[in-house]
Amino acid sequence: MQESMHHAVHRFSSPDASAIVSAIDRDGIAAVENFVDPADLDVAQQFVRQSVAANGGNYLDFKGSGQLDGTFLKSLPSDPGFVGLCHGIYEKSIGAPAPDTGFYQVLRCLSGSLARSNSLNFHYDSYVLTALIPIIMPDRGKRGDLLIIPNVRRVRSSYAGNMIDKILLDNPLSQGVLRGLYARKSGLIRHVRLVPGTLYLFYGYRTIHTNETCDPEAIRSTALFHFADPHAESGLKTLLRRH
Ligand SMILES: O=C(O)CCC(=O)C(=O)O
Ligand SMILES: [Fe+2]
Repeated sequence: MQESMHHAVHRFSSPDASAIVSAIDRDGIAAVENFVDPADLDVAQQFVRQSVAANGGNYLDFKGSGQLDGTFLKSLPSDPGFVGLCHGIYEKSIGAPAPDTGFYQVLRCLSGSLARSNSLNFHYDSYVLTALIPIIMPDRGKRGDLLIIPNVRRVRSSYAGNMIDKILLDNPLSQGVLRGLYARKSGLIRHVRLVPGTLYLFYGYRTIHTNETCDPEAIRSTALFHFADPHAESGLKTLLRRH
């Protein structure tokens, strides 16, 4: 059952925004295989392994690209091909010009005793498009799949509407129901088996998603590039952020 779901992810070798949008609309996620040069992936993997080791084998994340010198993750957010692809996907799916903003970048390194608390937290992202590149996947224990319930909601017209969606999801009852569905291997939750170096694209804002946990002795590392906050201009959001 789960194997057939993996095959539902359409894999592209050369990215084309229209084809990717069709695949995301149909399957909830699209994949661009061999997106990262193997030598670049290798350097990023070493960076993650060293960072986790220096952190006592425990979870850490890097926000922004400030600490990622020497890895492809430093330059990717300004790479014209990558930026062009993300803008193209945004424009074809939303039907409006992509905002002139950068990415909200996070490199997550799941390992150690904190792996569990940083897993199975089902959520919507604050940004329309999520680009995800697995750097390292666990070599033992759980596979560390990405779990998705695709395109559950629309882009809300107001930040208040967005907040209500988030409150309805981010509470112990809803999380318990979703974790129960996951434990029972419900077909409602799709498993995406992640391959390091492949680029995955989905609508993080509209998709309920999370990651499987990983063995404390293993490492599960993903690079995330979040693009386009639909409520960036919201007065309510600005007010709540300030206080
Ligand atoms: O690490 C993953 O696979 C997903 C992480 C995620 O959804 C997020 O950081 O917003
Ligand atoms: Fe997310």
